[in-house]
Amino acid sequence: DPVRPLVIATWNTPSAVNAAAEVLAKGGTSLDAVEQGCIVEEANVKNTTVGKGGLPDRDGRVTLDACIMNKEGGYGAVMCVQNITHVISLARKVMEETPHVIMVGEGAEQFGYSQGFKKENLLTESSKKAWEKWKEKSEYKPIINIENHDTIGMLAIDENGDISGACTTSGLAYKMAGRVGDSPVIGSGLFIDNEVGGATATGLGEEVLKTVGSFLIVELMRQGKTPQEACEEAIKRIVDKPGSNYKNFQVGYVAVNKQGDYGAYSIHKHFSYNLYKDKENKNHKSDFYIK
Ligand code: SD4
Repeated sequence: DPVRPLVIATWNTPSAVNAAAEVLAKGGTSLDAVEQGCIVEEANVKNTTVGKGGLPDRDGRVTLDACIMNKEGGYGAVMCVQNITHVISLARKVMEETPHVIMVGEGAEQFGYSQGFKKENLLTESSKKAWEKWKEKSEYKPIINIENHDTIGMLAIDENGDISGACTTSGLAYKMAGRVGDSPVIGSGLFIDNEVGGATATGLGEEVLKTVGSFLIVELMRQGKTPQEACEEAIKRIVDKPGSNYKNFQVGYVAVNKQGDYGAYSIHKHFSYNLYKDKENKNHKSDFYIK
């Protein structure tokens, strides 16, 4: 029998997965579950890679990226949005309330206010301090970092067996102004095909984008690979590129299929994921490439 309901999310995100599981336990949809789950991390100021409290770009601006996909293959995304904490809900509004799928920057922000979203300062004192310290030695260069990732990508299967997904981030710490990563881009940070399964990513977005990682994983599952095999293949595509610099950056994927089989794989160790199934929510270490 297929395993349902089920939630899987990147990193050590027990509270977010709990929030999603609660929605599903009440018979809610996978779409509501992933939105409610991501909201928890967006509000969590201790998570410096998502929402409020996210580390800023190199000019001190917190800019958020998010996207969501539903069981019909619908997609909504916002990119480089300032002053709004719950960009996952804003992405859902783009999907449901506009004829478009992607909105960026000022336009996305204004659309948010028209939908009742609050204007907030997302730069906390501690993120501001971290940025000021970074500036002392940075030479104003974005630095590629293996460890500093906590983006939440979440996939859920509801009681009906329908799959949705969401991904939300403040992107790479101290990125160049205007930089957008994989997280809000369909097929890269997230992909859902309700006939097959879903996948989501974390890590150095540029590398995920160049290999269209999440779409690749879902398509490999469509062709018969397990979620685990598909995640491993997507990481190998990055590692095997001529001249790949993979020793110096992290990428991690999680995936589920329609049966509720799941998988996870990363380049470096220390990637983990939270999994809710059979009424239990636990953090698991992911397998990884560089042993
Ligand atoms: C990005 N993939 O913007 C994101 C960063 C990330 O945890 O995953 N951080 O490239």
